[in-house]
Amino acid sequence: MEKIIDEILKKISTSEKIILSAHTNPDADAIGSCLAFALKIKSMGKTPIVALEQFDERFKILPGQEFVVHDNIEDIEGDLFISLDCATEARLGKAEIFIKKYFTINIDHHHGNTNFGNINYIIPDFSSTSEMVYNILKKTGINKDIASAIYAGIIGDTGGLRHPCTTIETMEAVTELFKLDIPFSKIYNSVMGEKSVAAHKLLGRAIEKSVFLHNGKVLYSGITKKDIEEFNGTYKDLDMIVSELISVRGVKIAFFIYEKEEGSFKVSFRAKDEYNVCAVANVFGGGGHIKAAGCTISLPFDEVIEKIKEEIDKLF
Ligand SMILES: [Mn+2]
Repeated sequence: MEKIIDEILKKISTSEKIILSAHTNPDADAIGSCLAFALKIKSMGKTPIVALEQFDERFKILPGQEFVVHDNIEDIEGDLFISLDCATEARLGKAEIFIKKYFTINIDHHHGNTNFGNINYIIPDFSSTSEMVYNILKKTGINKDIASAIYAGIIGDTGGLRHPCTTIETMEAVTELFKLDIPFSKIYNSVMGEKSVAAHKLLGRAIEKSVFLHNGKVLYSGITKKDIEEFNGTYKDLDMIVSELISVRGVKIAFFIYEKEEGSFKVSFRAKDEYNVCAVANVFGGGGHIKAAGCTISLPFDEVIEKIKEEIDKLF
């Protein structure tokens, strides 16, 4: 692994204009790892561009906002592309185009990453891409701003240092970040705690519509386009719902369905204990981690639920 890290740093040092991106609908880990890298690249006297179409309000507290571009990202020019926290080419959305145009460094912790880069630094089931970024950047020095972005990513993917993917090394990394006097409470409250009014209303709707199966071990719910429109929300307001479902006592598997495009449903899975929801997502061409996975199914709502139920039945 040390060799790959050296290769990545060498490639960055011989490039000038570096484009960074992550999976669409980026979460704290995707954004934290992009911003941390961008801040480092800037401090090396180079030009970073973070190409992310979507960017939730709660991440605006993080340093490095000045490098983020939301519009016409397909037109951005550079001489190196770094993909962060993204398992496949398609998950990059419009940023997929950079893989064909530029030398690509692919840094990720998802199972089933397709190794689409020229350099691939992949550690499946590592706590977060942001912790991987920490391990890369610590060799060259990390300042308070870089540390803040990395901290946001680590707490995002570990559920605030709570999920089993959290290791002693993760805690040691966070200790080092704390030594740089990062505003950890402020970051935590914004990244982990804050939600929009629409998200609040849609969470209520999802809870109201939720259905238990298998003696309370499975809990699912779904939100339609009509629900989203009723509360003036967007699909980004649905991010926190599946973790609310899995938090119910006795629930071992939770899944949440929403209509992203007409007739196409996005499914998010969460699991506890011995249950593997990545296997379920794989059946439908999706993927992720053992305890957090997702897929997209293009069938009518009721049929999506039936198909998933059939697969989940096999786990009991
Ligand atoms: Mn991640």
